[in-house]
Amino acid sequence: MLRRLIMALALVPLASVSFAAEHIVKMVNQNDWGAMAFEPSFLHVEVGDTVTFEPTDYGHNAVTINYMIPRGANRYRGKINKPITMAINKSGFYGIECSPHLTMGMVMTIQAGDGDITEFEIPKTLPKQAKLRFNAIKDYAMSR
Ligand SMILES: [Cu+2]
Repeated sequence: MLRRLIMALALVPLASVSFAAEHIVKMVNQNDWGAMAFEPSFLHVEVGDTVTFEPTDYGHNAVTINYMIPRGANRYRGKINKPITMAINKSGFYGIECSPHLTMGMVMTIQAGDGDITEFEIPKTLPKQAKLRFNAIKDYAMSR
C-alpha cells in the first residue's frame, strides 16, 4: 500500500509537467503570402507557449490587434526592427499586425489550443489588404 502511494506520488511531477514550446515567426518583405508578410502566417500553438517575432528583414514590428485576441490575452507592441516574445496565455485566435504594413496586408493568425477556425472573426473595419490576407490565412487553416 505504502509502496503504491510512493510510486503514485513519484509519477505526479512527470504527469503535470508540460513543456512549453518556443515558436519563431520571421518578419519578411516577401514570401508565398505576398509582399510584407509573417513567416509562418498561420501558427498553431498551445496555451503556455511563447512566440518570438524576429526582424529578419528591415522595417517591421509585431503587435497584437487588441480587438482580435481572446478576452484577457496578453497584449504586445513590438518596436520596429526589434524582436519581441509573446507569451500566449489564453486559448483562442490572435490577430497580429505589423503596424507600418497593416495597410499592405502584413498580418498573421495564431491559434492557441483547440478551436474552430471558422470562429475567427475578421472585422470589416480592417484595411482591405489586411482583410484579404486574413481571409487567405483562414482558408489555409481550414484546408489543413
Ligand atoms: Cu512590416
